[in-house]
Formats: sequence, structure tokens, C-alpha cells
Amino acid sequence: MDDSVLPPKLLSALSKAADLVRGHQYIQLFSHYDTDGITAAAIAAKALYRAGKEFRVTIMQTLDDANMAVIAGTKAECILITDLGASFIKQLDSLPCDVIVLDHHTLGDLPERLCYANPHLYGIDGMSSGCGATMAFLFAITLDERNWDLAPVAMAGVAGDRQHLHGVSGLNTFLLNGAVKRKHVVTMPGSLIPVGNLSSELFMSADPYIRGVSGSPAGTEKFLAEADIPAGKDYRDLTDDERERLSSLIAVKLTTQGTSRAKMEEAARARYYLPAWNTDAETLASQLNACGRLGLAGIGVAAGMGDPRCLDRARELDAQSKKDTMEGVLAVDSDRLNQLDHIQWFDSSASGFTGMVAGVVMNYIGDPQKPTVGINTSDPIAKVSSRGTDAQLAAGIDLADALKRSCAAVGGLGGGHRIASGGSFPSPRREEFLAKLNGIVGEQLAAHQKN
Ligand SMILES: [Mn+2]
Repeated sequence: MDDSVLPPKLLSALSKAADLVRGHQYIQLFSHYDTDGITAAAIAAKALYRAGKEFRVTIMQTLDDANMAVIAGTKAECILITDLGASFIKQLDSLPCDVIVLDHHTLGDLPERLCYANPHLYGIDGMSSGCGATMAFLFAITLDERNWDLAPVAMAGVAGDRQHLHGVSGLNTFLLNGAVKRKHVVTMPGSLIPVGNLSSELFMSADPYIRGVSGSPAGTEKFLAEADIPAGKDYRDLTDDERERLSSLIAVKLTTQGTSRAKMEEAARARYYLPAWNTDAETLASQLNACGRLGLAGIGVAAGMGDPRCLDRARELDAQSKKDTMEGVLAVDSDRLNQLDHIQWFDSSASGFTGMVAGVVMNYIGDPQKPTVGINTSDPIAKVSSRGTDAQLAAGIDLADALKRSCAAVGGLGGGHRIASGGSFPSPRREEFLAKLNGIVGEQLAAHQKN
């Protein structure tokens, strides 16, 4: 697409949505509990608030039959759903009220009546080039041009759904370019060096995780001394020489610990600074994500709408999550990564944060050939998270399929994406599950080799 204009079909869906909203005094919002859903809800709610509307926001972990019944049971005459809905279009279409769906998930049924915007409808990939927050933002600026100042929140949504890792595309380019032009977002060149105070940020750095530096105050101090950089210096105050020296030292460390070149390039991606928030899109995304993960999505929505007390709380929750994740990563790095033939796994029963720890372990600690699996058996029903890499996908690994089958084989449920999936199963059956999963991944690799 031409990134400076929106597809005509999308524009007409957005103006229809704006017209519907204008015709009601009260709007019931539903959204997803992840960063993208929280930012989408915050953007939509702020736009409604500015338009003088009354509204209520309800956040859901997923849209399933039970939650569909909740939506169907609402008495509102206008329902706005963001970052959810694509898989329930038929049911939503039959509701006796005005319904607007702003989603980006894979298309299912097409509506006959309700107002629906989804990048996939215009040949744009909703996995990579437009997320729930992007759609909510486009709706907001259609309602009122002044809502362009919500672009920073939308960029946090884009970062939350990881649609920025290799630069932005599609609808996200429209968002970013317009926001940069209006000075709501500043693109900063990529670097392996974390943004902010270097002593504290290197200490807390999980992406990249630098062995011996991340999670170690003494290691961080020694590393900065080695790079001849005064402790306490901020990323923004580095001279060109210092920046180059520090970033090559980090690259050397990462190479030594086996980090792939592709991963390093990804870790050195561009950052999006949000002047009004005095932080970058990924940091804001992480703060809102912490709220959703801890069941406090409402605080996240209010923080995304700009409430200073909720934003403070989101920052605290994020700092604690990062600390706990780092502890989990350090525990695995110290010797608790177990190797099977085709997978590597760790026990996260003590630390929790299974998925986040698995992601860091996959990219910076473990064997890059094998998917990383974290299992938490602290409850009778175990939770499992798995993470892979693009290279593993190219070798035939499909973690959505592998988790679905291995969980089912031991009386559980699993699934997700090929590169990242999860599930649950009865805790006492852990060994059986691991053997099954190891076997399935082995079969996937063998089947791929044959083709
Ligand atoms: Mn999303």
C-alpha cells in the first residue's frame, strides 16, 4: 500500500464507526488484556471522553463463548470492541444493537450488518502491519483530528504486539510517519545499548541479556569501567566514541555467549521516543503489559489515558516484574537448563514468569538449535511456555502444533503460534509431557529434512 493514504474501504468503515458513536450518548467498550488491547481501549476511551460520551471499559483475557455471552448480555445500545472479535463476527452480527469491531486477528466470518475494520480486509497483514491499537487510533483520528496526540499510546501497542521489530510497515507506517511529522514520536537509531541510566539499565537488561552484566551490580560496574564510561551516565549523554565503544563491547560479549547475528540485529532495533511521556514506546508497552499480566488491566487503561497515579503504579508493577524475570533468568543461567535431544527446558515453579524467562533464555542463554520450554508445576495444573527462533521454524519446528499435541497427550490443552506457544496439563505428568514434546519436535525436524 501507499503508506501516506489509507485504503478507501478502511476509511469508509472508520467514518461509519465515527458516525455510529456520534449517534449514542453511552458506549460499552470491550478489549483484550494484553498491551495492544489495553492501549487500544485507552485510545478509544480517551477519544470517547473527549467527544463528551459516557462509556464503560471491560477487559477480557480472551473472547470465548462465556465472554461472548457477557457481551450479548450488555444493555448498551452501542458496543465498541477493540483487539478482539474477528473470531466471533457471526454472533456479534446478530446482536440487537450497534456494534463496531476494530480488530487485526485472522479473518473468520464476514459481517452483514455490523461495522468492521480489520487490516486483513484490505490485503494488509494484521500480524505485522497493523494491530488493535493502530485500528483504535485510526478510529480516534477519524472521530477528531485532535486525537493525533494519542499516537504515542498507539506506538506502545505496536511495540506490545512486536510489530516494530524489523521496522514498521503498512498501517503502522501511516501512524508513525504522521506522528513523527507532528512531533508526537521521535525515531531513535537502533543500538545494543539500553536507553536510560546505564548503570541501572544494563543491570536490568534482558534484551539483550548480557551474561555477567545483566542482573549483577558488580558486573555492570566492572563492564562500564572496562568501556571507560563513568558510572551513572545516561544513554543520551554518551559521546559518539563512548557509544561505539560500549556497543562493540556488548556485541563481543553476546557473540561469546552464542547470540545469533540475527538476534543481535533485532536487539539493536530502532526505538520510538515519546516526548510527552518522557520514555520510549517499548518501555511504556512494558509498563502497561505488567498491569494486564497481574490482572490490573483497568490501571493500565487509565495509565494509557494519561492518569498520573495509575502511570506511577504501572511503573512500579513493571519494575517488580522485570526484577522477578531477571531472577528467573539468572537461576536458569546458573545451571538449571536441562537438555533433551530436541528441546531444552527449565523448571520455573519457584520463579514464575515462565514465558518471559523462556524468551530471554531462548535468545541469549540456551542452545540456539533447540526450542526452549519453561514449566511451572507449583499448582496441580502445570503451566508451560515454549519459545523458538525463526531459524528453528525454517528447520520445520512448529510449536503451536507441538504444544497442542503434547499437552493433549497427557490430558491437557495447548496451542498458540509456531514461534511461541503454551499450554497446561496435570503437574504429576511432567516427565511424560517432556518425552512426548521432545519426540514431536524430533518428528517435525525429521519430516522437514525428508522434504
Ligand atoms: Mn493485538
